[in-house]
Amino acid sequence: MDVKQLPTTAVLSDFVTVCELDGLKVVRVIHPKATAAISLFGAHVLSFQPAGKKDLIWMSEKADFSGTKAIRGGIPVCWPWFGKAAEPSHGFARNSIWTLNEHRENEEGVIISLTLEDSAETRAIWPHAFHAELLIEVTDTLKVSLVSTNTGESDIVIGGALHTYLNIGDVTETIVSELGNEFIEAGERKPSTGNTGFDQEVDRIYPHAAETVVIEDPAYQRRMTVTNSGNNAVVVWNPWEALSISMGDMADDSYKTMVCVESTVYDRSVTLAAGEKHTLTTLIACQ
Ligand code: TA6
Repeated sequence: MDVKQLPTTAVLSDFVTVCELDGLKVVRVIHPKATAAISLFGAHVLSFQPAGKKDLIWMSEKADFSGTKAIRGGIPVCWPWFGKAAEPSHGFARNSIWTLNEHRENEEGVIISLTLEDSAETRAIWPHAFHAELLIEVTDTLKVSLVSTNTGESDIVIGGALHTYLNIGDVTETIVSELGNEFIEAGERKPSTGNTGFDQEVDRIYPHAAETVVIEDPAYQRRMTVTNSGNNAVVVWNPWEALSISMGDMADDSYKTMVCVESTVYDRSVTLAAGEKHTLTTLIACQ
């Protein structure tokens, strides 16, 4: 995505502007270290391009930016649960309008803070008081931190994921490694060699992945790393051909240039007592 082309609606600082993408308001960072774009709908990172490099983040050429459905690509914020633990799938955060809370910058980069709090709409889906903050740190790496706070009086139980779609040259040549000795696929636990290539659909939960997962992308002659904390698993997903064809917001062959590597709390295993916080992070770098 060429974020520099989006029409500007407000200038917030030397490096931060607000711009428009179809119906969406987008916070854009153009800094000597990197460019990035974050939609207020979903607090969704759309693009992160370190200076002199191709975008590290994949965005579907058929993504829907109308604000009526989750965006295909980028970094969807799945919260307060991952997957089909409840309805809607992957929670409501990725379909909610977040507030731009703060932006700070220096010569190393820019930090954007977006927030979401409970409302009549969220309580109709999930009857709890909360404060969520997404911190997006744009330097020559991208760090995304989701801080969940229980602002109610009784315990809440949460899961979630920073569901990153990575931009790669050719999935058939890509290897993801440091994934640990076991994965869960369709509810079944299976032994793992700790790495995976791709020649069919992959949709796996790796509960023993290392803190830093490595993605080798020979077609783009680069290696990316994804370093996570606050998670209890890394999810690796590529939909392959049949599923891509069935999805209206993916081109039929676009599965070839993406892989999701997700910092995940997959089973709603985090309990927060009144006033407690939990932080889920992912840090994406490219050598
Ligand atoms: O993280 C993997 C996954 O849960 C897959 O099962 C998959 O279908 C996907 O996320 C995408 O979900 P979505 O709701 O965005 O279509």
